[in-house]
Amino acid sequence: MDEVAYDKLRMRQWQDGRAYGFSRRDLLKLTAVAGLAGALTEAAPAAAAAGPIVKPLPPDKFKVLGTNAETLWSSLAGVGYHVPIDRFFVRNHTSTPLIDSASWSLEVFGAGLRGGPVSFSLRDLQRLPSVTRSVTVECAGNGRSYFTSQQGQTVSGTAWGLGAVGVARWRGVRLSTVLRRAGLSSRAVDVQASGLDPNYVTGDVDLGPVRRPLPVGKALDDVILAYEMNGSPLPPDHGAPVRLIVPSWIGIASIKWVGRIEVSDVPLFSPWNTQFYRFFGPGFPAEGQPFDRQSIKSAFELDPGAVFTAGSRVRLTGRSWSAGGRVKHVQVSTDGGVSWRHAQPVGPSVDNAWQRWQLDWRPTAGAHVLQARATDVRGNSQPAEARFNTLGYLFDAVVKVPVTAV
Ligand SMILES: Nc1nc2c(c(=O)[nH]1)N[C@H]1C(S)=C(S)[C@@H](COP(=O)(O)O)O[C@H]1N2
Ligand SMILES: [Mo]
Repeated sequence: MDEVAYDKLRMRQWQDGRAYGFSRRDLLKLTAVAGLAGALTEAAPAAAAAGPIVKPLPPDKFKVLGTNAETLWSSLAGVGYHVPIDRFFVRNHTSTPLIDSASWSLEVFGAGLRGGPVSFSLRDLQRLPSVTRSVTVECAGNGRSYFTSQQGQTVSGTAWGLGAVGVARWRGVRLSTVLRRAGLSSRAVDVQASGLDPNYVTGDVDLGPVRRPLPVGKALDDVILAYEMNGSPLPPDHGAPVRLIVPSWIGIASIKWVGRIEVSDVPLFSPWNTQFYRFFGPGFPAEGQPFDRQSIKSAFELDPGAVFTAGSRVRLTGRSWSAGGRVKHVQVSTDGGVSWRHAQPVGPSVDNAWQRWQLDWRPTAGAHVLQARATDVRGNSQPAEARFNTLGYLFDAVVKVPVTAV
């Protein structure tokens, strides 16, 4: 079934109360207690001082935002196709747990299996046939701050620039292999992984472990249970010992520190597909409009406010990516959108990953606005304005980057 049809069907199931896991009633109770504004805020709790991220976060590579850290795009200049672990963004609802991989096990359970629960150790997973893929992980809120700075709109959630995205080489076992080994039944409807990080508490309500259901069709298609990142064992901040990698879907689908996977024979719901990760706001249904897929974006490998030497040639570099398919071409404007030139592709354009590009430019002295606009093979292109939604998801508009030459 196509993803949009699936989302619509599930929305009706949820509205009808045919929900299990997190019902519409739960949400109403929650919003009554916490107040709607509180319940809809994805803001990070005040845990920053406790060190929610394990790896070093040097200021030339990261901008720390509460429990999260975004990659500075300037730190990707001159870096190869994959984002090294030392600069890959981290999005933590709470904090990175340190899990002993020797005693860790994955429990697969639920009414969508033919038999009882099945447990896998890390060694068990590593003995199964592996796949290695270059895949983008991107937060649905990436670019959120531009709703405010570029469109003058108020949104809630972590105020990311464009650095809540990265492509890495993930190695692991297909989720389909594990589900079949666990005795997947033809009754299976949804597959939901839960994280072993601390429960997410917001507005004084404990929402439980971070989790989000996948339709069984997607779970059997291209999802990986990854245990390696860029050739190294998965590091703690990125989900060690094992995480999901869900190509083309929003980052929250790629659950880190997976401990349990429920396979259900009825639709499953969690706060992460009901109160978060829906479009709310004017023109959307009161219940919110669900979505699963990431959008299309471009970024220059520099930070806003970069300074160049007037009259000298500079090589502008950047990357573009789309969940709709491979990037076909990228246009760049150095004059605030008056004229556009085709950027030159650098290296491969990979489905579910990105396209690097470059363009030479000789700036005159003064202020300039740089813009990059990608088009994918299905004809999706970046609009001038992103569609407003109160939680600030899927900002896909062309970003205006101020720079100067002196
Ligand atoms: N268990 C768990 N999984 C999680 C999260 C989390 O907080 N806990 N954050 C999600 C979100 S919102 C994103 S965008 C990605 C980020 O992956 P990264 O931190 O490896 O970049 O992980 C997802 N998986
Ligand atoms: Mo995210």
